[in-house]
Amino acid sequence: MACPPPLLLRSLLFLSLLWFFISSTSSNPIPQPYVVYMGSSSNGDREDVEAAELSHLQLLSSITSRQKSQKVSLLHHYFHAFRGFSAMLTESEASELSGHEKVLSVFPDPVLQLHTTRSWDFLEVGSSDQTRSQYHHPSNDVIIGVIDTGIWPESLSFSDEGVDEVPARWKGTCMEASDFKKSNCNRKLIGARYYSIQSSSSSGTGTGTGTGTESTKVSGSPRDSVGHGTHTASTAGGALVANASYYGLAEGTARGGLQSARIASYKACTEEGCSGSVILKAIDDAIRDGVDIISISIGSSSKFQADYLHDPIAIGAFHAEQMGVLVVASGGNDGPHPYTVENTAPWIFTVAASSIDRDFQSAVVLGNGRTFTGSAINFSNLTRSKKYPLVYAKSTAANFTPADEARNCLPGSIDRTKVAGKIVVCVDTYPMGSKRIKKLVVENAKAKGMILISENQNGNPFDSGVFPFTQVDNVAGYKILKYISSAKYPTATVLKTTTVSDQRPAPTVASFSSRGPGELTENILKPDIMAPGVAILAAVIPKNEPGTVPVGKEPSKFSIKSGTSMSCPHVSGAAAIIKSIHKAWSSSMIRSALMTTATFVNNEGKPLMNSSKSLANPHEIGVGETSPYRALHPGLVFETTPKDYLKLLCYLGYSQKNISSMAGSEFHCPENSGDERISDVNYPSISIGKLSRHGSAIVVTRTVTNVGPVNSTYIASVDSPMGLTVKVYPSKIDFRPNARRVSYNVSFQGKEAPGGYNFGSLTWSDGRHSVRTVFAVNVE
Ligand SMILES: *[C@@H]1O[C@H](CO)[C@@H](O)[C@H](O)[C@H]1NC(C)=O
Ligand SMILES: *[C@@H]1O[C@H](CO)[C@@H](O)[C@H](O)[C@H]1NC(C)=O
Ligand SMILES: *[C@@H]1O[C@H](CO)[C@@H](O)[C@H](O)[C@H]1NC(C)=O
Ligand SMILES: *[C@@H]1O[C@H](CO)[C@@H](O)[C@H](O)[C@H]1NC(C)=O
Ligand SMILES: *[C@@H]1O[C@H](CO)[C@@H](O)[C@H](O)[C@H]1NC(C)=O
Ligand SMILES: *[C@@H]1O[C@H](CO)[C@@H](O)[C@H](O)[C@H]1NC(C)=O
Ligand SMILES: CC(=O)N[C@H]1CO[C@H](CO)[C@@H](O)[C@@H]1O
Repeated sequence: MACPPPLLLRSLLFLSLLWFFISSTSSNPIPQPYVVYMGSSSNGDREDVEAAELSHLQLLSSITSRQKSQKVSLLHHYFHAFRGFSAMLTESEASELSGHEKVLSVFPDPVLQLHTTRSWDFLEVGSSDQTRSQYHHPSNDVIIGVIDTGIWPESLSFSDEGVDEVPARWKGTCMEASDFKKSNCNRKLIGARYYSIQSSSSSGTGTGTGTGTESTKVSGSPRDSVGHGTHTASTAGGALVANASYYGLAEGTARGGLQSARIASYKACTEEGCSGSVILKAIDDAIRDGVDIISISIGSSSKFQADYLHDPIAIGAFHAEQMGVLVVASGGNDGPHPYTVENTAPWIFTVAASSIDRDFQSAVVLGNGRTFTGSAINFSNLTRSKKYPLVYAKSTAANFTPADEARNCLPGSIDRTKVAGKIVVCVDTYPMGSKRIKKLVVENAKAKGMILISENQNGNPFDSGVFPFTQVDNVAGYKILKYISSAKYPTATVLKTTTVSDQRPAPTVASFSSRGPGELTENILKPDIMAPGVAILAAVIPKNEPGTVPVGKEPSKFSIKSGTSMSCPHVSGAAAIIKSIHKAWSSSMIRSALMTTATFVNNEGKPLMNSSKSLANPHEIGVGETSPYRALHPGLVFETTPKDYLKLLCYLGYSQKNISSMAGSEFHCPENSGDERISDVNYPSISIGKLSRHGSAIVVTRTVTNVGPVNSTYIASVDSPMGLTVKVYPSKIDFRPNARRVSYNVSFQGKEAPGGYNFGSLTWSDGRHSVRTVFAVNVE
């Protein structure tokens, strides 16, 4: 094996485990991985690895007397944009550290999950190709850092044909591994990093100073073995690939938002998940490497949301924002229940998922000639002319099995001899058993095919591989069951999937998309925006897994996936388009431009709807569906500064000392720092978590910056629900060369308003630009 180049050697050292002796007085003496967050790195790049390591060791050795000798291993050091480290600590060491004056927070290293399609597969269609094709900027140098499962560099989506030289400002690297060469990076894929997963090596050097180091072998590679990172990266910034399809489905040209965007891949996740300490390291590296945008389709859990100072994505994103890097993150797939949206820190651009106007349909043809359209992706080889016996799973129950389990096709509930060679009808009325499991149960019983009657995730076609499958709604299901009970010898067949375009209405909110309000504060509206996340075609690793590849075909290099994981990189790509044209814009200006110009009507010209055909509200869609081309000329933008975010932390009740430490300099909280003042932060939407019907009006202030023609006059118009009185002062703004930034007030009075959330919008217009801000006001 060739000698590793110095850069790699340095990385190996950097990632290596450091051992030293420290006593343990813990009741639970078994060390666990913890993250220790120490605030801003005011030194920036001047601090190097060795200095960081030394100071972290000093901090650790200061916390406790060393009587019993126990080794403590340091895993990762953060020192570019922020300070801190991860280490194996006992509970008592962690608690002792959390009281240290240099430390802001100490928390167990969390395991985060990819925001793809939970455990089962939704399948996805390509996204608004027509919009993307108009924007092509060959000499653009926007760099998108994708923190995910790595990259499959051979994909045509990462071809650098026609892309300019790597920007001179790029400081990143292309790490090598046995299956990943420097030459796997190019002018499109300009960087690839991976991280050591925490390992438990045992040998220490045991020197008297207690600070001996030992290099352990770092295993791993930037190469994606899951497919998720390849999919998200190609959606965000992939090259144009003609004739891409998933075995003929969703055929068309695959491309990222900005074809000339550069991609840097940071592999922080495996199939099992992503460790929070590694995500922090990846964000710290990405900021230093020089990315413009970080795309992160990962989250913790909507059920156990950590506060901003104990959440690795929120911490990393805060410092990214401080350094001018926009962080776009997925809002999660825990919908449709309220309070499920994740990654809700106000400095994160939070994305919900929508369907697009494409669907995948697979028909059921009954023996009596009737045909029903279902939703699925299948590679069925059945034909219309040959029918198979059709049975309702309820009547195929195994001995001693409740009929309800059998009709739901749960594992062990079906008698194989009664279903072999037949088409089986299952229902979805039981809280357990995903589509994937039901399909495996029926397939393993040697059935010929399966019809699932379910409204659950209808519109998110399930990929059943080569097994004939379709999902029909309750109305069609009722008719199929009626046919089974009335016909003497019921028969049916399930045909192969076809792509159906121009579906209406579209977009609609994906039912899995996590919903607001945010759990940590209701005074910022979340999610921010919606983008395509249902059945998205993008690059993957061609995998030859049994039952997924149709007979006679090569494994596909593209696949159809669903989730907010897929919607997030659409917004990252959209942000890259804005950045490519408006190079000097801050991340908050880019976010504002995308938010105030988002679409709130569907392809029928009606307001956006959710998947149960009700009007979609801002807790589902944020301000609406992203519309990158309109965002190039927003007219006015809301600038949110790092100082605004620091004030927001004051309003949330964090101590001035801790906030100063995050800021990297002395910061003074405003006198009146109540939680309700969060509504007043200069955000491109307005949310008021509590407006008392009996109290006085709540007034919020916003400041807009004119980025359009210098002499412009904007007039406000309000669309508010009955009973909620919304007044804007002033309602007319004249922008002049010496008045680019202007403030206005909006007052909300809820005397006559219905209880609960009231939604509406305020739009500034100069006749050419429309600057729409959405509001959500909870009247009590
Ligand atoms: C702020 O820092 C102190 C220690 O300096 C710590 O005790 C406290 O828990 C910190 N607050 C938060 C919200 O992390
Ligand atoms: C794409 O397919 C069309 C017809 O199916 C063919 O004419 C064209 O050459 C193909 N393009 C590429 C780049 O393969
Ligand atoms: C759609 O919106 C309606 C009205 O807000 C709500 O009752 C329903 O649960 C929503 N459906 C989904 C799937 O989110
Ligand atoms: C369909 O393909 C399967 C193998 O995947 C084969 O066993 C079966 O005979 C085929 N059916 C027809 C009707 O061709
Ligand atoms: C804007 O208006 C000012 C007067 O208020 C005028 O002097 C200036 O020429 C105008 N600029 C443009 C670009 O029209
Ligand atoms: C907005 O309201 C604040 C107090 O609530 C006031 O100080 C400020 O002058 C008002 N601004 C405008 C433009 O009316
Ligand atoms: C949508 C799709 O690709 N369907 C496939 C179903 O299976 C048949 C036979 O294998 C293929 O020809 C279809 O392409």
